[in-house]
Amino acid sequence: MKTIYGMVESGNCYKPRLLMAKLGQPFRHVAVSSRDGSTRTADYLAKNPNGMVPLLELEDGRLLAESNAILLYLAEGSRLLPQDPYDRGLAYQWLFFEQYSHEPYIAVRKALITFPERARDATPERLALTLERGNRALGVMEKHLAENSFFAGDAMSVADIALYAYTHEAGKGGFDLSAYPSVGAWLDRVRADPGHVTIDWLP
Ligand SMILES: N[C@@H](CCC(=O)N[C@@H](CS)C(=O)NCC(=O)O)C(=O)O
Repeated sequence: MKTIYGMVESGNCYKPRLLMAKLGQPFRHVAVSSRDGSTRTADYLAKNPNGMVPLLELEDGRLLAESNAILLYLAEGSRLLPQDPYDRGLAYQWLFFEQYSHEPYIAVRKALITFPERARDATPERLALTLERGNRALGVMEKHLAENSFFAGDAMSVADIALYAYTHEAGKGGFDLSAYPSVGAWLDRVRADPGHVTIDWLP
């Protein structure tokens, strides 16, 4: 059976759990966290020298890090990875967008505000920058979703899973999602897609 190492409250770790739930695939979840030091042990660093979660361990012991790489690997051959080359290119486009233009602001702002150990990093400048850049990312999503139901082609894909993970909790980072009605309608569509589970779900 596959194993996912992760933190329950992390959106990056929610992505592969949500995908596995949708695929109906069993897996083992091992809770590790930077907050209790368990991602800095020698055993964990031997598995992922970058010390981050999520981390996927295959049945034969091979390992795969980076949430969006894990999504692409696990979704192979399923309805959640577009077969059409252009639609697949769009999925890649939005996965890279999520990691470079969305997660560093929307996820980080939530962490700065809600994790006590991050409070000292929550300077006014950092909060202003993450607010501005996060709203810019939400604006890009709003523009796309005003004309499209999903991010890569006409159907739900890994791109929607990746962007859902932190967008649905953007309010906790101080973002006003009511300013983005098409994003709100898309969040409802993602929740309505078969096999949906919430961020606190574990196998
Ligand atoms: N690009 C990575 C980012 C992963 C990431 O930031 N993980 C955080 C939890 S959300 C983490 O492991 N933090 C622990 C640390 O930085 O020590 C991915 O998408 O998997």
